[in-house]
Amino acid sequence: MAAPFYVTTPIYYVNARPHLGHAYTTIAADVVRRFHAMSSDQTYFLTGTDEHGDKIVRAAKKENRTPREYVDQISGLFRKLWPELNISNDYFIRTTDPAHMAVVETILQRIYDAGDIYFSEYEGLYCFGCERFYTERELVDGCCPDHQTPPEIIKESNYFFRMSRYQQWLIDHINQHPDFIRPERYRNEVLAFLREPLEDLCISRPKSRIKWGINLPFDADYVTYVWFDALLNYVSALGYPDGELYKTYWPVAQHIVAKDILKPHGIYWPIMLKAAGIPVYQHLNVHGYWNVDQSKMSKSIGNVVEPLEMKDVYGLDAFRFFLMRDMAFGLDSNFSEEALVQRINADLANDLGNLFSRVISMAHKYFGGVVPEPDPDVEKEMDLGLENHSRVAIDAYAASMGDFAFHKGLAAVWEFITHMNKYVDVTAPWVLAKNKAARKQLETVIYNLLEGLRIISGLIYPVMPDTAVKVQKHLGFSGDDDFFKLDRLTTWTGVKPGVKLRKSIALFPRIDLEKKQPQPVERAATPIMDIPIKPEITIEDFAKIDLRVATVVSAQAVPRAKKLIQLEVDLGETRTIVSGIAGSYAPEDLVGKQVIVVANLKPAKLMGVLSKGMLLAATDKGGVNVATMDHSVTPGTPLS
Ligand code: ME8
Repeated sequence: MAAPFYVTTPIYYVNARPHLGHAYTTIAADVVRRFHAMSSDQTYFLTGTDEHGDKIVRAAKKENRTPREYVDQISGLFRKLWPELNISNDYFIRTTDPAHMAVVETILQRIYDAGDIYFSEYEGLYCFGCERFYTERELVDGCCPDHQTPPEIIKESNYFFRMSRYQQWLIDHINQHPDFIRPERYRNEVLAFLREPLEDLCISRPKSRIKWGINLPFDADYVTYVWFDALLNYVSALGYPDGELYKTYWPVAQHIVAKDILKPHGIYWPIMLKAAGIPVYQHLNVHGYWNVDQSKMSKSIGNVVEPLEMKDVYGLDAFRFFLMRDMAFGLDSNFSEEALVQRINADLANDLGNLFSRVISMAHKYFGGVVPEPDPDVEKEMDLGLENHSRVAIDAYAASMGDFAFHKGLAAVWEFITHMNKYVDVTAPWVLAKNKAARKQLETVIYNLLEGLRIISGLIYPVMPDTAVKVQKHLGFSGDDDFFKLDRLTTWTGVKPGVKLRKSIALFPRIDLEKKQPQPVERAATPIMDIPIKPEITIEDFAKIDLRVATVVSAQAVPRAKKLIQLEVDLGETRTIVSGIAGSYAPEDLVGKQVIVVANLKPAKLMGVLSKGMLLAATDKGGVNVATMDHSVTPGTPLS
């Protein structure tokens, strides 16, 4: 019987459009699901969107929409993006689904009845970006470490979940199941948290403050949302408590998250499950951050990378490969277009692409494009350990992919590709071809190389499904999923003699960054035509924005931030403004320029520098273009 395998991604907040970080986690889930399907497991893959909470209400308000209209639109962007990234989730859950909301109410009631939820007054420091209270100790320079903004003090009566009751149980569970949270560094981090007394979790908001949440079944004046709502998606999506999917898949649940939400998933969630009498998940797999210019991408910092752009420029499979190969699962990684191009040229164009075109071209040149018959007698002498290398690669690959170490799994495949390229050099088919007496050797060598290509195509399938199918079709197969089953790859006689091969193609053309204008990473998030005109506003709304003409007095690059420039501007008074325009301007180009500044924007810290205002600029494919005045204007003059 096929073993069940259930993988989930976080459900993403809909307060902004999807970015590279979301794409990474969801591609990782897709890769691991495809890998398990290759191993003949019965798989289920869940993703979705997290749609309640104040920050969603605020984002909707900013766009002059109702929360419902707003969440429908942004959730739609996520749903549309996944198939474009070749992500094949089985279900997409939304926390506004009535079935999900009903499950949340049922579980809340059960925990309340068991006495694990109580009512109390609380005052604390709340970060709206994270939707959680912070302790003084957790703040960095008085600010939220993730959003770099000061938290607000909030005092209200609320419902609390008695997490402290389950602290020792959780410590014991983690100690008894060493791979419950992996990689190990995150398990240790959770155990370190648990060395301090666990505070109870505030799980409600009064309706007087916010209505956009799920009703507390035991108090009509309150809603619950954020973690108590969001985490339960993992069971509600399976039809908890009676659904067949729930019975099959929940016992083998594996979550993938980044380290930002380690605490909710490593602490709140297992305790919630325990309190509700639901078995805990099997594994929590935690990855690091993709950084752009060394700072974590986030919607509020504004350096998000639009995944589709990279995919459109360099190809989807190359993009997926880069993400899986360059990030050691668990550690942070830096995203840059240069690194992506380097990876494509070295691993895909040189190693894999060259091998593929050499082998297919030789099969055409020497055998008219028909798979030759290997000779069992010369096989031993001509094998040179290739079959053995393929076995070693498959074993190392399977062990790593099952453990989410995608970078190691791919490295094992590339080791085999190196052996294949060496095999070509050592056997020198072009020399064998000149010698009639070596015909059998040539047939066997080319057969072995084609067989090696078949195995490689299977191993790259979870990460590069389109390329895998392309290679498979070149080898005379149909491209169906069965071809990629792991047990087929371990049999060294898959390619069929006599089968006609397709002509060679360049799988991954080399990219010359010199000739090709390097594309700045921070460009318009979508093609211009896709950006809808924002909802209508009144003249009073517009009058709230204080736009001023300012003269740039001095400018300098912000250390360790490739895209940021710190400007001192004169707008009647001198102000510091940090702007993400370094990709298109050198600091010295800006001095003396008259720019337009949003003068009453709430100050924000960018890479440690407090920016008091924002420069207006337009960003398109050509880069960033700062808005300026037609004629010289007295600094500080308002625009209307
Ligand atoms: O936290 N690098 O949603 P979210 C890598 N709704 N991954 C990143 C990333 C980065 N720079 N930025 C984001 C929420 N991610 C909650 C989750 S789950 C019950 C509720 C990915 O939209 C990564 O998977 O802020 C991270 O954990 C997630 O997006 C956070 O998404």
